[in-house]
Amino acid sequence: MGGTFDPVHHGHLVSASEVMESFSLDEVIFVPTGEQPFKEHRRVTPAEHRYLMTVVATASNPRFTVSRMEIDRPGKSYTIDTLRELKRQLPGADLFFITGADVLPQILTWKDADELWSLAHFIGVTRPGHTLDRTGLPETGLSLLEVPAMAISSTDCRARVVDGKPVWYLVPDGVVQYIAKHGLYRPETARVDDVAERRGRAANEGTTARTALPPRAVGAGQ
Ligand code: DND
Repeated sequence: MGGTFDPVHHGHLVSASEVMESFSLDEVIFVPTGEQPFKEHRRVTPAEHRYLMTVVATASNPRFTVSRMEIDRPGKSYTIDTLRELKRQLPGADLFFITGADVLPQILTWKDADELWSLAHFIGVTRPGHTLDRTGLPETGLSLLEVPAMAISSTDCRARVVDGKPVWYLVPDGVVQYIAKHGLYRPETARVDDVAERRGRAANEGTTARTALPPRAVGAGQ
């Protein structure tokens, strides 16, 4: 199951669990994106935080694992590269790609879309209020599964934190605590992450971080 997971929430986890049960899967590998190709214009939380939240969220399920494959791979995260890599790592395994049903039509625009269907069986989980338009989608290699309606979205979770509203029970308890500990999604502390990321990038590139970097600041209330 690939995702930006910014943050991971119970909609993702219930979907993974339902698909695992219905399709008798041995394991669900959560693959947080490094650079999601379609989210270039939105500021995404640094990959390491999204990865760790996903680890925290899945820790109690022995059949859930989290892969660093996309966040460690330089450049944009394309699903085709991930599926090819998984095929190499797990020869002989039947691969399934779990996605929200509303994302399925977009897959036609993904990199090497024609080949995607031959590498994995795609499972679109239905989200509340969604009806699927199958135009252009293949007849085989694709299944739909209705999961218990969960009107939870990462966008809404982030907005709730910005507004000072709770995200308890929308995301796992450990993720609530992780968000609070690191001050994620609060405008004032989000800047701390940006600065840290930019400092890291400047150091990696061997450049001085002199330019517009403010002194290290810690947001109030951490
Ligand atoms: P999102 O940013 O939509 O993930 O990315 C989904 C996947 O698409 C990632 O693996 C990307 O790398 C891949 N992608 C995107 C664009 C281009 C390409 C690949 C390419 O290769 O060219 P989110 O964290 O927002 O959501 C993760 C999944 O969970 C999604 O499939 C979403 O539809 C689903 N979801 C829910 N399912 C059930 N109930 C809910 C859900 N909320 C999100 N409440």
